[in-house]
Amino acid sequence: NFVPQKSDKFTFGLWTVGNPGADPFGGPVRTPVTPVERVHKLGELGAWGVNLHDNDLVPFGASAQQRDKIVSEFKQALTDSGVVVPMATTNLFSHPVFKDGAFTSNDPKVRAFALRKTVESIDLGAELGAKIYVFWGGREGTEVDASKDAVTALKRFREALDFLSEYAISQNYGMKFALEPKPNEPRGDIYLPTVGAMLGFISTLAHPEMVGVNPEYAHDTIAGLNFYHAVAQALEMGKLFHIDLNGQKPGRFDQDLRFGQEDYKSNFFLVKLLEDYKYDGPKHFDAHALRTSDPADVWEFAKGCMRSYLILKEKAQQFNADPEIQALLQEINAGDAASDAVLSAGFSTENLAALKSLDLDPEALALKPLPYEKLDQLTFELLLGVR
Ligand code: DIG
Ligand code: MN
Ligand code: MN
Ligand code: MN
Repeated sequence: NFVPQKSDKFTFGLWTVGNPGADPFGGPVRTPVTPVERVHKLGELGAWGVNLHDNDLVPFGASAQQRDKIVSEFKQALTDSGVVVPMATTNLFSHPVFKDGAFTSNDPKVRAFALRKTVESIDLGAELGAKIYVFWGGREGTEVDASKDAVTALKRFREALDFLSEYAISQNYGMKFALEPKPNEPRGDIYLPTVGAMLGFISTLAHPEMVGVNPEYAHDTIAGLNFYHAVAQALEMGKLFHIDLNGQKPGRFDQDLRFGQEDYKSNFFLVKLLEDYKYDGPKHFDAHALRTSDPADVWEFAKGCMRSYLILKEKAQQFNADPEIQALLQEINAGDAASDAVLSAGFSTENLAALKSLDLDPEALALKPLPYEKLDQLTFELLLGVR
């Protein structure tokens, strides 16, 4: 089985299966098929949707007529294939004009240009039906901190997001914004580098209710953090509006590998979280095939992303049904009525008195057995398919 269904809500950016395999040390190795062909092929493989930056579809500087022609052909492909566009975003990182940032650039003309480009790109996303708009500030950062006051940079970012929130509201687009953090690359340091930093920033915006996060597995991982914990915090806050799934080896540049390619265990706990808590947003594979891949292998990459998710989803179901694992978890999470009552009742003078009268013996508590070696070995064996 492990055949992707529309109900899985798997999506790919046009740029993912359109990646020509260039890297900072070498040019392209393959010629991607057109955006229209990507839509049809992804639909055949079982993907639910495609996402795009404005310039993935409409070339930078295209005339209004060219734009409209391209968009109408693309809309026809969506109709013909049944593929939808759940998310759109802006390319504020490729053109040299953004070399020192877009929304946080020191040049107000660049900031204005970025703002206008985003307005037009939001219109394109809305026209294609996108209800989630992602902001990844790939150039919003520095190599030279003398060049930009970090406080001012955040104010500029907020200024742009508040303008754009009110723009989307004024157009009744019904959009939600998802901010995507990354700690570095292409800039030496990128502002708002992690999920936690973004969640803190959202609370300072004019319309925080319409702004959440788009965590990417590779990004908090290259920051040395536990991605499962980061996503759990966003989900618990009701701010997990979108997610970028891929693979990554810690301590390396942003590899954007096929989902599940490297760390099966952390990807397992991520999938278990999303499934246990019934995350129902898009599952976006922001990844690309290796530079070594020929065009046919690019589609193996796409199939692998979806199959890996479905395999880990079944492992999560198996974990939740495994009698020995579940018995261990019961034992480890055994409650205590008196303590639970005090802990969940909040503060009151009665509850404070109850807290002070609890019979708590730290020496005895310290001796409680925690069979985590056994639990982790069972998890390992389940993942490796020997249970
Ligand atoms: C980087 O991971 C960014 C870009 O690929 C895009 O702007 C965003 C959308 O998922 N992720
Ligand atoms: Mn990435
Ligand atoms: Mn990427
Ligand atoms: Mn991403």
